[in-house]
Amino acid sequence: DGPAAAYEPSMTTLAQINVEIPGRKADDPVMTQDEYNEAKTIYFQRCAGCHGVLRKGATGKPLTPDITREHGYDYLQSFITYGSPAGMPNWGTSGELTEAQVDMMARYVMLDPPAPPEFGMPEMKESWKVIVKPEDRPTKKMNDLDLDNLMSVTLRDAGQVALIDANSYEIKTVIDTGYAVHISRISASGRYLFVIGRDAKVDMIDLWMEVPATVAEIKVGSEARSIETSKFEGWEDKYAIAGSYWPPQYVIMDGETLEPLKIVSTRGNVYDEQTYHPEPRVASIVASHYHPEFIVNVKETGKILMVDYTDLKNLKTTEIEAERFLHDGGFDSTKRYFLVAANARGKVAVVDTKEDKLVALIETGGQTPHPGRGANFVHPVFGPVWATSHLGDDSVALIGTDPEGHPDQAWKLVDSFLALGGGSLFIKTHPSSTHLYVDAPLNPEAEVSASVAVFDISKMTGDTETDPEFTTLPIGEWAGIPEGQPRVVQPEFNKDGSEVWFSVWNAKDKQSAIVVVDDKTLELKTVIKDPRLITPTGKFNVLNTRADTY
Ligand code: DHE
Repeated sequence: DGPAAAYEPSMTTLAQINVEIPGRKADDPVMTQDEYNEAKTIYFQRCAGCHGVLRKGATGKPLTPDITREHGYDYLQSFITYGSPAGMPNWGTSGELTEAQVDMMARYVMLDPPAPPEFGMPEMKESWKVIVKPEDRPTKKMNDLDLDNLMSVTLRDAGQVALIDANSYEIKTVIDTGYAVHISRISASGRYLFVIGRDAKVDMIDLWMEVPATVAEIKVGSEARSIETSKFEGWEDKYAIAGSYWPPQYVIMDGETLEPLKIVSTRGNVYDEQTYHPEPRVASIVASHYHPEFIVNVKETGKILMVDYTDLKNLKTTEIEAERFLHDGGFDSTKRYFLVAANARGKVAVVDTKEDKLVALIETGGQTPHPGRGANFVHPVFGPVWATSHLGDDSVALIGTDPEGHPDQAWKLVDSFLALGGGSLFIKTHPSSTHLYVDAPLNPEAEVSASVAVFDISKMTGDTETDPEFTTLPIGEWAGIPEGQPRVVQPEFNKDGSEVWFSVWNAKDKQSAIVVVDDKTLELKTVIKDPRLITPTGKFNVLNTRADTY
C-alpha cells in the first residue's frame, strides 16, 4: 500500500455493485419499434415540458418506471385520457390524442426513458451561421419603423415571429424561426431582437435593416425556453445567453454574431437534499441592472445562479439556494429585486440583485403560481406590489416589494383574491395604467378561457376579507372567430401603456387573431386578422421588454 495505491481505481467496489442486465426486462410492456418511435415523439412534444426528458418530474409528476409500473397500465391509460384538476391535460377526451395513442403512451411511460444525445461546442459550432456579418450590417436605422412600438408576436405552430407595428397594426414582416418559438427578448440598445424556439434554435434579428431579418442563428441544444442579453452599463449588446432544457446547460454567446463562447452544465445537486439530479433545466433568465450578471434560474435543483459575465475564462458565479421548480419571473418596479415562481412548490423566491442574496421565499397561497414576468403596481393601501396569478386555481397573489417605504408589507403576501378561474398563465399592467389584466387560457370552460378579468387598481381597498370586483372582457367573442375554441392568452401593453393586446390562440388550421383594447375605456380598439397570424401566443413590445417594464 504505497501512495500510488490511492490512485488505483477501486475495482472491487465497482465489481461488487449489482446491476440489472441492460436491455429488455421480463415484464416490459410490448411495443413495436414504430410504436416506440411515435410514442417517443409524442412524449418529447407534449409531455417532456412538464415531466422532464428523464421523467424526474417538475410542473408534472415524476414518471420513472418504478412509479409508473406501481400505478399500472389501467391507471395510466385513464389518467392520460381524462387528465386531472391539478393541471394534467385531458389528452384523450380533448381529442388531442387518439385512443390508440393514449394506449401507446401508457405503455411507453412504463419503459425506461431514453436519454437524448448531448449538445456541446462541436454541435453548436456546426449549427452556427452568421448570415449578415456585423461589418455588412447598416450603420444606422434604415427603416421608418417606430422600433419602440414594435410587437414581436410568436406564431407558435408556424415556427415564426410576426413584427407588427403597434401604431398602424400592420404586419411589417414575418420571419422564420425555430420550431414552436417560445419567447422574444431585445438587446439593451433596442437594435437586436432574439428569439428562441422550443427546439433550442436562436435567431438574432436586426431591426435596423430596411426590412428586419435574421442576421445570425445557432442551435444551443434540443429543447430550450429562455434567451436574454447583457444589459449592465458598459456591457450593452455585448453578450447573449440561452438556457436549455436538454441538455441541461446554458451558453453565453457573442452579442453581435451569436458565436458560442462558454457552455456551462447545470447538472448537480438539489439545493436542499443535496442529492444528484441528472436534468436540472434552465428556466427563466434575466439580465441584472445592478451588476454585469445574468440571473439563471435552474428548475430542478432550485438554484438561482448569478453569473458574472465580465471574465468568461475565469467565470464567477454566486449560487443562491432558493426553492425547487423555479420557472418564470420578473423584476419589481425598481429592477433591484427579482421575483421568480417555484411553481410546483407554490412559492415565489425573491433575490436582491444588488447584494446577490435570497431575500425571501413567500407562499402565494395558491396552486402553481405562473406570473410570466408578473405585474408591478402601487396598491392604494399596501404601496408597491408585484402580482402573480395561478395555473392551478383562480387566485391572484399580491406581494409587497417596498422594504423602505412599506417595511411591514415587504416580501409578504399582502392580499389574495379571485379572478376568472384556474388555468391562468399571465398577468399584466403598466406604470401608466390603473388596470390589472388576468388571463385564464388553460381553463377547461371555453367561455372562461376566451375571456380576461380586469381589476381597477384604484378601487382596491386593502380589505383582505372582501375580494375586489372585476370586469370580464369577452376578448374571444370580440375577435369574431367562427370556428374552433380559441384561448385568450398573454396581455401585453404598447409602448406608452395606452393599449393592451391579447392573442386569440386557435388551432393551427383555424383562424386566430389579436385583439387590441383601449386601456382607459376597456373598449375594443381593433381586431388584427390575417392569414399569416397562425397560432399567436406571446407578444413582446420592444420598449417594455427591453426596459423590463411590466
Ligand atoms: Fe412558456 C415564458 C417554459 C408552455 C408561452 N415559458 C416561459 C419561460 C419558461 C417557459 C421557462 C420563461 C422564459 C424567460 O423569461 O426567460 N412554457 C414553458 C414550459 O416548460 C411549458 C410549461 C411547457 C412546454 O412544453 O413548453 C410552457 N408557454 C407554454 C405554452 O403552452 C404557451 C402558453 C404557448 C407557447 O407559445 O408555447 C407558453 N411562455 C409563453 C410565453 C412566455 C413564456 C408567452 C413569455 C411571457 C412573458 O411575458 O415574458
